[in-house]
Amino acid sequence: MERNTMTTPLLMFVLLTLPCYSAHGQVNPFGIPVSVHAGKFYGTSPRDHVCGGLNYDVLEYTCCEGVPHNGAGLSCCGNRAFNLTQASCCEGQLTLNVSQLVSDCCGFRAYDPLNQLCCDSRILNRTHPHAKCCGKECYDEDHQLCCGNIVKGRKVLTKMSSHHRCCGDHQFDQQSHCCCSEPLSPEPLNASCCEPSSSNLTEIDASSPNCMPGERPCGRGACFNPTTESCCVNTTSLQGKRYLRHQTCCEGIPCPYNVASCGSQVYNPVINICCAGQLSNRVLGKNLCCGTTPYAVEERRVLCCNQTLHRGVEAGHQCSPGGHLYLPSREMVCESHVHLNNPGKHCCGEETYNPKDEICCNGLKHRRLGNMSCCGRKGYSPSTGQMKCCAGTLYDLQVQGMPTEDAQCCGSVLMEAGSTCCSAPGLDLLYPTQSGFTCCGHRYPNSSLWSCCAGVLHPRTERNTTSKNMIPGPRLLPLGDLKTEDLCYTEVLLGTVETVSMKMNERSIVMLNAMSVQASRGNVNALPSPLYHTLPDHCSFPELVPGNTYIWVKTGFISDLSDHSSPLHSILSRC
Ligand SMILES: *[C@@H]1O[C@H](CO)[C@@H](O)[C@H](O)[C@H]1NC(C)=O
Ligand SMILES: *[C@@H]1O[C@H](CO)[C@@H](O)[C@H](O)[C@H]1NC(C)=O
Ligand SMILES: *[C@@H]1O[C@H](CO)[C@@H](O)[C@H](O)[C@H]1NC(C)=O
Ligand SMILES: *[C@@H]1O[C@H](CO)[C@@H](O)[C@H](O)[C@H]1NC(C)=O
Ligand SMILES: *[C@@H]1O[C@H](CO)[C@@H](O)[C@H](O)[C@H]1NC(C)=O
Ligand SMILES: *[C@@H]1O[C@H](CO)[C@@H](O)[C@H](O)[C@H]1NC(C)=O
Ligand SMILES: *[C@@H]1O[C@H](CO)[C@@H](O)[C@H](O)[C@H]1NC(C)=O
Ligand SMILES: *[C@@H]1O[C@H](CO)[C@@H](O)[C@H](O)[C@H]1NC(C)=O
Ligand SMILES: *[C@@H]1O[C@H](CO)[C@@H](O)[C@H](O)[C@H]1NC(C)=O
Ligand SMILES: CC(=O)N[C@H]1CO[C@H](CO)[C@@H](O)[C@@H]1O
Repeated sequence: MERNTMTTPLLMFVLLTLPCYSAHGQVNPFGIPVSVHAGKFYGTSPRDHVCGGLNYDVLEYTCCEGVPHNGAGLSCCGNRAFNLTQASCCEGQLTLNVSQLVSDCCGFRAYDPLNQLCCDSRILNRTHPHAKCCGKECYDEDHQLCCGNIVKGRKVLTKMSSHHRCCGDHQFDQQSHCCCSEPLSPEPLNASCCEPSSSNLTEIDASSPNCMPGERPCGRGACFNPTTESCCVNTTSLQGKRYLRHQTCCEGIPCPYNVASCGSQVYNPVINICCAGQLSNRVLGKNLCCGTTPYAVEERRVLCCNQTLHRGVEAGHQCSPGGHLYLPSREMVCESHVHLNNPGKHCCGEETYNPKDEICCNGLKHRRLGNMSCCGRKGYSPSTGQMKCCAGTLYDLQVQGMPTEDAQCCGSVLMEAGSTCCSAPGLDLLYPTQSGFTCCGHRYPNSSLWSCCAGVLHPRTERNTTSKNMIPGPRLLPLGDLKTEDLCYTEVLLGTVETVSMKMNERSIVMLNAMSVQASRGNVNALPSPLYHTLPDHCSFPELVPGNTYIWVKTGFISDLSDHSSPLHSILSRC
């Protein structure tokens, strides 16, 4: 997704990079591997509702070092707030337009380690996927060596062979020489300094305590066989005793009765009843729990709502889905508020509204004007083309000075000129557009360094001129950005991916509930389910997530409709 029309000023983009790209595998709220540095910036706002000595609303503001900022859940960089999908924080300084999720720090500047290197606090453009730093320079490990030391300075040498290694400022062939110290110099292998140094001591195994093989210690001074015996340990004396068969221990000895456990206590179910971790005396017939209170199903005028037992309840009362006791003939419950019944009214959040002349968007009601739809919590008229809804955030295109047909979304952000949107399932990131760079999932690599297969990066190790450019395959776009002529006037395929597998260079897909749709003609045809579908070039297609529902447009676009409660309705209402 690239936009090149110049309608808004291009702001600063700071070029960035660091040693090596290796920040994989971190668990994070985004579900995909992101930079290890991002972790420190998740939800950093204090939870105590106090910011700089004043109370604040955590649902509206973020507090950074005592300074409140508009917007909830932002990250802090010093006393400034930022969104970690749009900027990075290094040593308290912000770098804009580089997401913290993919960046590393080079001193106080952030950089993208995929395309850049940080050598001795300098950001260099990466010239090779495996490039590393050699002092202030970068070198390519496959073909070069970085010799010398920090004190005397480092230098880059072209490897004479793959067996060459550094020895001081020089290189040597480790098949014929070794590197001797004092002075550092390569010597032939038969030289005395090449002999291996002091031999290695074998560690003496710490032998296990004096239990027989197969036995385990039981408290102090005893052993037991865990497959046939039990061990009870006196909690005061720590003396252990072995008992035959499986036994539950009560205070260091086998329990005298059939025990059950209630929270951390053991109890006799003949005498007690356990409700939500609390013991009560057992009363015949009371065999249900309402929270911590036992009660009987036949008890009169008793109702258990939300684990609270209400007694003396008048006939006709019910529990609302939220756990409130109410009288359906007279009242309605909207979330946690009980309202008097008003014919024709429905709930909107905690309030009631009249769907005839109001619209309820995500719990907020608005006066209905013409054919309105919801965008997040706001209402708007899509048909005027003046507003654009990006994943629940509404933009006024007139205010942005942008023609309707140019408006494209990157997740919840309206894209500006000169930016590129790279998407992985669940994460959309904006990058300043650079020529020779192509999206790979949510990353934006230099295509002469990295190739991309189905959203996975591969270093281009050999200087391979024939495959310099990635063949751009179909792109994942939000449904709202598909062109009407493609979406409505051609036959599109709609279906849920069940499984994906590889077949040579092809990707084969098993789809469920597949349909072919040509909206302009009102044609919707159910296809066999499961449907077997083959994509010609695996690598050029974006990653497809099993369980997600996609629409495939013949002109080469794909859209993930999993967030749409009725994908077919979403398509038809665009046409
Ligand atoms: C950060 O920006 C993204 C869009 O780029 C948005 O979806 C997300 O909600 C924002 N996060 C916060 C905490 O505001
Ligand atoms: C890196 O590449 C960019 C774009 O080609 C260029 O503007 C910049 O000067 C380069 N930086 C360095 C340190 O070479
Ligand atoms: C992209 O990679 C190539 C190949 O190493 C390099 O020559 C070029 O400078 C890089 N471009 C940028 C902007 O870093
Ligand atoms: C090491 O081997 C070379 C050739 O095999 C020989 O000329 C040289 O004398 C040997 N040096 C020592 C110290 O044994
Ligand atoms: C001993 O041997 C182990 C493994 O062979 C090696 O990792 C270790 O460095 C050696 N220790 C010494 C002092 O040579
Ligand atoms: C546990 O040990 C203490 C101290 O030796 C002793 O008084 C107590 O009787 C022991 N309890 C059992 C159940 O044997
Ligand atoms: C239901 O119980 C939970 C836990 O006790 C409580 O937080 C919540 O407010 C209750 N809901 C209602 C509607 O009473
Ligand atoms: C609302 O939508 C209907 C059906 O598409 C259309 O006939 C009608 O003219 C629209 N009304 C307004 C006010 O846009
Ligand atoms: C170079 O790229 C072409 C086309 O992708 C490929 O067939 C070939 O195997 C590559 N050569 C090397 C040495 O990687
Ligand atoms: C090209 C681009 O995306 N530039 C953006 C950099 O960040 C600033 C501030 O967030 C935006 O205003 C620019 O549009």
